[in-house]
Amino acid sequence: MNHRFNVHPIALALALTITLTGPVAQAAGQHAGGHDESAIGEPGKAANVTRTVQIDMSDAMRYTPSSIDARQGETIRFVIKNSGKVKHELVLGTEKELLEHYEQMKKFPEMEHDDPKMVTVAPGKTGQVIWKFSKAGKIDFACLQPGHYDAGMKGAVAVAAGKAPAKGDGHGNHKP
Ligand SMILES: [Cu+2]
Repeated sequence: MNHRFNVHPIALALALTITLTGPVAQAAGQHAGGHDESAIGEPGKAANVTRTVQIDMSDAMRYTPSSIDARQGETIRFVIKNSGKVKHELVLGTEKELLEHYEQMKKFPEMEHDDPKMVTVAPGKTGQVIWKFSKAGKIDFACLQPGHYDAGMKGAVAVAAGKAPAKGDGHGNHKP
């Protein structure tokens, strides 16, 4: 009876290895917490950019503009200028993701990422994010530098449902 539940240590180690391989491999390239990028769209390709939107970031902890309208399917190039004297960033995400990430940033303020949905911009510099808004809805963005989000450094992209006119298609405004 007793030894029915005995597992050989090597067999156990092997089983654990197999169990862990899948999730660990999937987590590569994501932040802790496993952000689902598909909820906010997907990284855009420069060749598919249909519109450029300029955004200014200031030490007043504001984005100008802070609300942007987009159409589902659009690929937008955000040209983001830091006109302040401290580092700022723009991170796209759901509010939940941004808050989670912000908590991490408070613990590790020097944490920097190479992530298509965000850009960190040094004072006086300009950065860019190219994003395809493949999902309709409200997509938030925020500066996750410690203190900045709390101070109101946030904004949103309102993505209207429906097809954006394809690039180079002059008939985009024709509606049935
Ligand atoms: Cu900031």
